[in-house]
Amino acid sequence: MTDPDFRSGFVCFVGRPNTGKSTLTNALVGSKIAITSSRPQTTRHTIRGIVHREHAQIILVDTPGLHRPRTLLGQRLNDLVRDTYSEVDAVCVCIPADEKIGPGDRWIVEQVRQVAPRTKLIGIVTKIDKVSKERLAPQLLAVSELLGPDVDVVPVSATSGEQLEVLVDVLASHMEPGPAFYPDGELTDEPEETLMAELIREAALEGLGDELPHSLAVVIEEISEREGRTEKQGELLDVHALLYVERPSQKGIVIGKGGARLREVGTAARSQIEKLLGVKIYLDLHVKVAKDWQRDPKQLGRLGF
Ligand SMILES: Nc1nc2c(ncn2[C@@H]2O[C@H](COP(=O)(O)OP(=O)(O)OP(=O)(O)O)[C@@H](O)[C@H]2O)c(=O)[nH]1
Ligand SMILES: [Mg+2]
Repeated sequence: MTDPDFRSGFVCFVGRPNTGKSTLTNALVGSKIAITSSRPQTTRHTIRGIVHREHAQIILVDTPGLHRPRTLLGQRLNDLVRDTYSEVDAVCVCIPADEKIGPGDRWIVEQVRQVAPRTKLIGIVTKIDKVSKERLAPQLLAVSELLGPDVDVVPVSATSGEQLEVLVDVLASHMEPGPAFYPDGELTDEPEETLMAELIREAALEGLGDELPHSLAVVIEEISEREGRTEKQGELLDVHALLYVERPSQKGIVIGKGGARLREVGTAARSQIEKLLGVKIYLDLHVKVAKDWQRDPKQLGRLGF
């Protein structure tokens, strides 16, 4: 029987880099479908996460953090985010509880209003576990002033889980009545290959300096099923991936002394991928230089941007 009160729709998360959009997406979906890191500009494509509740299905569109672009990659990411504003029922502007509202936030709000003047806005104050109640109150007020008196502002913490269900209810209240878009249990429409490449990139980002994270891109070259496995051994996938950096000097950093760093990345990524896909994998990683790919239209195309 169809539920006449069932609501469904699309919501996108926007905000400056590093404001917790992907962590919040994962927390609401209940599974790690988007990679996260303490480095700004971790997310590089829009990722759909599906939130299933008894009376609603909400499709979250996590987007790359918005900032003034310095490279062609930056420009492409900004365009991508702008395209999603008008395709969703509501845009959630994410602002961390522990950082002052700045010109970057105002610029994002202006962009949203310009591109999608009729799309509903919602304010989300993220990372509330990092501040006291006394510090949170003025931040909620400031976000409310930024977005206007008619806009809902919801404080949440993705890491402690505080207020997550309140946020789901607020999002659902902004959806139109309608049937689910995705079958029960489906958590994302990311292809497995993309999920694998992203988990490898996440593992490789860990512990890198300030500049290298932006220079890193991961491409899955080949996935094949190992032959001759017995039923007891179970399925094994051979996954071959290339890690691209922009300069020869970066190659050594990613590989590490005697290959130690790359081996660590492989081990960490393999365990994440096996957890996500529920199948054993053999992961083969190689590092290559694609000179200044962030600024080169041809290379960007090849890397999927
Ligand atoms: N304490 C705390 N930290 C958080 C919370 N949410 C995210 N973080 C941390 O903030 C950092 C950035 O999180 P991400 O989810 O990658 O941020 P993002 O907005 O997706 O970043 P970009 O993809 O670069 O735009 C990570 O180190 C997270 O662990 C939270 O609720 N509480
Ligand atoms: Mg992100």
